Amino acid sequence: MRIDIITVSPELIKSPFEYSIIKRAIDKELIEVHFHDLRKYALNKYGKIDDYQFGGGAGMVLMIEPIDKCISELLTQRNYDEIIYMTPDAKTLNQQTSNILSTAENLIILTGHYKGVDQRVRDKFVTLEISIGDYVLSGGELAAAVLCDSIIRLIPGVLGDETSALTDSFQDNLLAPPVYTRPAKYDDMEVPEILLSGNFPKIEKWRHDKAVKRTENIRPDLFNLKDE
Ligand code: 6GU
Repeated sequence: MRIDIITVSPELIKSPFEYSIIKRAIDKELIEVHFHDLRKYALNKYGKIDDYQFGGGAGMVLMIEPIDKCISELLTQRNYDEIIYMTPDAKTLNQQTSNILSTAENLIILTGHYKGVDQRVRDKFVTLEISIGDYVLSGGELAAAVLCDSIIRLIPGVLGDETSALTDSFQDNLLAPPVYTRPAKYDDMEVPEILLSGNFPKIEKWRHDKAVKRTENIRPDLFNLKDE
């Protein structure tokens, strides 16, 4: 997979790609991530990329020309499965969307800033708009990093243990069950005996029951999402 990220602040978004699982995926050449500084596509030598909004109102809007230049250049080089725009006024990211996107060959991710981008960018180029939750961030960069992390860990070969992405919370609309490691007894707190039993069918059932219970308590809404 190749991901092209278009941003006003490349430095803000780069570091999550330099550690841990994502770094290993890049080192193993399972993914390629390219950062494009929108300012390099600016209209003038001062790096102008935004302007006041028509009709008045606080906040600057990213202009269409620099974004058009950047996206058009990428489109001459390859086809993209999706051109994604990160914005709070969009559908919320969920595991199903990440699963689908993890099968893509090429993705462009455009991150907004200030008041966002000129609507015509969305009309002309964007094929998918994603928010990461019902709260406002200062820019789309951190949201793009979240999206990339959730996608990249699903690509075959990225996680060492092939099964572990499948047992994550949300893969079956259930929260994950509790997990324990050594020591088996800490002060007066003991690991549930079943986990030490070696009876794997029973352990699986215990885990499933705990997952259901946790979901009922914390996220009952997830039970209504099954067919979405
Ligand atoms: Cl994608 N961008 C911004 N600026 N804020 C957000 C968001 C995105 N998702 C949730 N809040």
